[in-house]
Amino acid sequence: AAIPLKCREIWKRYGANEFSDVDGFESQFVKHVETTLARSIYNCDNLAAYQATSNSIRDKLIVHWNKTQHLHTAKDVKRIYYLSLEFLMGRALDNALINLEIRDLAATAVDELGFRLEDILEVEPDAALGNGGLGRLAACFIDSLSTGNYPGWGYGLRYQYGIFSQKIVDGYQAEAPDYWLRFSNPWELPRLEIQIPVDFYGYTTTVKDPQTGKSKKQWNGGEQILAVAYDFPIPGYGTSNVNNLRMWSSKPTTEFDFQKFNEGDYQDSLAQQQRAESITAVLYPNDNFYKGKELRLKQQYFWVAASLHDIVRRFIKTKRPWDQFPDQVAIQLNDTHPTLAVVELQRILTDLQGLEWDVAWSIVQRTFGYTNHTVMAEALEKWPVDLFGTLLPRHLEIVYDINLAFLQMVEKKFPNDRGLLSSVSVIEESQPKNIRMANLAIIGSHRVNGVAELHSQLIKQTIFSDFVKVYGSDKFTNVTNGITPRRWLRQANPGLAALIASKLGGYGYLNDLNKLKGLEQFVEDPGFRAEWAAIKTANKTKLAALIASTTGVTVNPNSLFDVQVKRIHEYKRQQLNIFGVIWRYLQLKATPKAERTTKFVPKVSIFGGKAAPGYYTAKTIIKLVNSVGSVVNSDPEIGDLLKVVFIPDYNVSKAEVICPGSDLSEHISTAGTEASGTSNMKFVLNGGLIIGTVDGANVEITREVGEDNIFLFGNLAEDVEDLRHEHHMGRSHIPDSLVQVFDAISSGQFGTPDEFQSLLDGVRFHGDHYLVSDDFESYLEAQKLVDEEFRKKEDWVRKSIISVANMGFFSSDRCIEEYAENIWNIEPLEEKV
Ligand code: B1N
Repeated sequence: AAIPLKCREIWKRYGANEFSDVDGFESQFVKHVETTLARSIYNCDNLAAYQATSNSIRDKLIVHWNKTQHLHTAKDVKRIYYLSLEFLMGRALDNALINLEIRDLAATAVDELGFRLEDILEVEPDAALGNGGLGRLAACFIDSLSTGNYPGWGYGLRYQYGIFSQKIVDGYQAEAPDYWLRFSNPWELPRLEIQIPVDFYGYTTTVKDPQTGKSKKQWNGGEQILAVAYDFPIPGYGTSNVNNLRMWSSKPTTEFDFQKFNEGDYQDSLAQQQRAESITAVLYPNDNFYKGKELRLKQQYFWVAASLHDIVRRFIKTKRPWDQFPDQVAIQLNDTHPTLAVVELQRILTDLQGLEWDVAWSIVQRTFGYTNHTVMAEALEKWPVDLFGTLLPRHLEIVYDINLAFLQMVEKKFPNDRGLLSSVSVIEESQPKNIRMANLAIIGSHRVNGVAELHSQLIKQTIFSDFVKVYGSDKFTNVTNGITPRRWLRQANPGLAALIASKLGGYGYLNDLNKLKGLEQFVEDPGFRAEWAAIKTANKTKLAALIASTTGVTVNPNSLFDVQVKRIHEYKRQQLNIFGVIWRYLQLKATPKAERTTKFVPKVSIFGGKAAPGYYTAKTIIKLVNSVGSVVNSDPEIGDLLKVVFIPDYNVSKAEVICPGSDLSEHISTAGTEASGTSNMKFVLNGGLIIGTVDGANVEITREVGEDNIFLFGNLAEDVEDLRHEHHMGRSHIPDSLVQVFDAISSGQFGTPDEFQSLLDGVRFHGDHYLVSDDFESYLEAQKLVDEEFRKKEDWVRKSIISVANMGFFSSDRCIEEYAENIWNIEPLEEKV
């Protein structure tokens, strides 16, 4: 009910009194300490100060969040819904201060209140609801949606435990739970009144529609769970628009199994209810790997059903005919994880809203877009038909109907092509049968995109080539990934961001990143180069402090910092890196002392990243890095010439320290395996150079920054298949350098060799699937070139500046513009203040 007119004056007088100066912030801060937190000046520690600061900022965000949502509803605009099972947000406070352009104000205020902003920021735990690049991409996209004033929502799951925290014990990875909500989370708005029932299990029946007299299918669910909404306001930069990221949390219903109760099994009927909460308890810690667990499928349906219910409810309020649904709603599937949404929307439109199958299906296809993030066979989702049908009996029927209609269309176009039919079918006719989620996602979407040019070409030529045959190639497109320069330049590297601002006339480049091009004109200015280099050194000093505090190893900031931080995976080839480090160590030892410093640049080899808990080989690689580190770092002959460290628990907030502190970063995946990579962009944007393969977005980075400013090596994607074939024919050739490395490991020089044997055997006897032996020499050559170039200090700085100047293309703002124009067909809408 609306508030009576005569009351509204008071509402207006007291509404939305957000602070806009230091005094205003201080009064909010003290108010939150005393009332929200029930503390006082006598017991306000950094944690309380963090919470008071965050609550004050959050209040400001909510005001604009409300205005933005109101505006979108009033203007009845089309919205984009980004469905992602992962949002790797990291910390929120500094980002909010930057995007609202009140960082200096807040720093002054907390200082006057007796705190340091730096300390307060450090208290915040990372929101680590993602594994790696896929989850971080979603976080960057949500930032760019707000910054670009696009009406867009994210939908995800509010896991109580994010990605595990990694400890290194005796050189091995150990996992500890990440209970990130332990001090409550000031950045979320619990919407406890939004409770959406989600069904599982049960059976289907055929019923007669009382209105039409036609018979139709109905799902009678067996178990019901509630989805409760938690909203995270997402501020844009240079705009007052604030979008919403809605995360679902599972709760038991208040329904009660009376039968069980009457049978005297009160305990058990309660226990079953309690299990409801396990659905959103924990993020699955696999990156680029599929494991067919029932709880994971439950997570997927729970999230998809709640999100679609929300989206459909919002559309129904506009009172438009169903045919206009795709004019109001675009849904992007972040990988195949939300593909059930295709089936669920078809079910809503036919079973619940009574639309004809074909009418509904056309709406579905016009609504969805699907982004593929990997060609790795072991990552492709395939749900066993039995498991799927037990959990979602009605959805299984719909999947079969979707598939039937699709295969009939294919059959008509390509008569008698059994091979084609079986390869594009949603059902894999294996024992047991599987549902291929990628096939379903392609069939249910109007656009399919890869995440870098090479990757988008590869999916058309390999895993999806038969779909190109069926649909033509226009359905397939590319949107090269990007990163948000607010977090990955301004926040992570305030020194460099300020220097750039001083040359480009302010921070306007942060949401118009092509402006960086203007830096090129300063390349020959020695003063500018000196400032640039001094900032890098300061950032390396900061990284050295992180290394000291997390590993106990002291490193010299004048050394070349060579970094590889990302999930540990055989295809990313951390093993190639550490074998190269061992080679360098052996060479150093074999070189007479007097010649060492002239032949080798002092180097710190820095590793970091998590291994999936069940991924044995990845864990072995971590152990090898640490074993090499303990030998090399304590070798008195070597000193500063070589250090090897593994930074534990790599995450977003550590990345913000690590990226600005690198001279060189490694992006050395076997060609054709890394869909895009995004940390490659972060490192270059922060003035580091890359050693890398011709893979993923490295290709486009090379195009933008120029071949002279990147160290490329290794075989090309087009040769990988033949090379693997050679290995399988037993024609492997291990170069002498790599043999020496293996011999050193096998001799026990880096600890008990037994546990590393399988790693070596993979290369020597089991087909060397990731082509370490094929690329090793080329890698060493490239590293040699790095050493030579690093000695020419001034030239290195020139390369660094020119690279940054040409990184404009990799802003995630550009990605969102491309999606908006080519896939979503949505327009920005800005709130006028
Ligand atoms: O997505 C990133 C890319 O930049 C990376 O190259 C790519 O490896 C990464 C299943 C994945 N692809 N697939 C996943 C993650 C979790 C999971 O359960 C697959 N992650 C990527 C952004 O496009």
